[in-house]
Amino acid sequence: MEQEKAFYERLKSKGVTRRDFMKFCTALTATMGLSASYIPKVAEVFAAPAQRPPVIWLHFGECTGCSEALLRSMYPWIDELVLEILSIEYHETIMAAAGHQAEENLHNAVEKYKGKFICVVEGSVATKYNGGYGKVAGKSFLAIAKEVVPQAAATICMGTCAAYGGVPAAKPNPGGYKGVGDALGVPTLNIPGCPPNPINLIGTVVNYLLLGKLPALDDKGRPLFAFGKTIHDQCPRRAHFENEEFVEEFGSEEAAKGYCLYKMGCRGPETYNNCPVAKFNDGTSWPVEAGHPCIGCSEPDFWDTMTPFYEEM
Ligand code: FSX
Ligand code: SF4
Ligand code: F3S
Repeated sequence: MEQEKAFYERLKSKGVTRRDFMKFCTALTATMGLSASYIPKVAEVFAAPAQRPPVIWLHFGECTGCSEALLRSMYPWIDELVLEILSIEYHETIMAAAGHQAEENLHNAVEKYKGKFICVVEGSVATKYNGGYGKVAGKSFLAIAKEVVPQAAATICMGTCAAYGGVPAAKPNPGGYKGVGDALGVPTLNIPGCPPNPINLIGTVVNYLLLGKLPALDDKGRPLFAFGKTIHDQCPRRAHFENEEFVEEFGSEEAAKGYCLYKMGCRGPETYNNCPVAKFNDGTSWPVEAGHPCIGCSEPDFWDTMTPFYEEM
């Protein structure tokens, strides 16, 4: 009770009402595919966490858009919630330490939480030339990944790069970049998207804390609650697709009418993600709603298989 009270006080001091928070929990519960009866339990995971799993968060070949999506854009206070449920022991973007001290922190955290921590990875791993195409502090991503990932209780790949290689692995891929699972030959839980939707990471962690297990995955390691359906099957423009009402030019009358973007190169029919439902930035919008075709950013090798963008499939 005391813990909960202190939690709501902390939110209040950030200008977040209990109502805002419950609205977030309602959206999160729906995203996770749970019935509304779970909403109070989901709220409790944040307000009175029974455990806060230690997390080691690594960055390899990427643009850091994944961290940015999580820490800045959604709810302005989402980072606070993430910090309520996770004990972030190492995260290069948000930690104060630098240089040798940072290296030492990573080493100590792996030692201390061996077999217990969740490893979150952003970015892909260069595998050719002994990992020579990507290093931190003179050590290759490959060496760091080999040192840290096998010690984790579970590894979550945040973003298409960590999950499947993403942009760094685009052809001709001279450095031999691969997703973490591929590079190391280990199973990973994948939350793809370039960037991924932070709500899908939070849903995964809350699922683990609430139900004591990771969510069910598809054959590409993606949580089914988020990646079980195509964009096309959830798209509000679908009726226009069926009626063959297409946009053929940006800025046209058809575009203003919100017609289907298939002929502008939309990859929604072959892309599995929950963007139409989860949306981005506090449920503000998502690519197709903003008038842009889906480029398939959460699919493996999208940079090679979905291009040329803006051309009909
Ligand atoms: Fe990749 Fe993430 Fe795209 Fe960027 O960390 S999925 S390039 S949004 O930043 O890894
Ligand atoms: Fe499908 Fe894209 Fe058209 Fe939506 S805009 S109905 S996802 S093709
Ligand atoms: Fe990516 Fe398509 Fe969603 S481009 S953000 S999967 S609508």
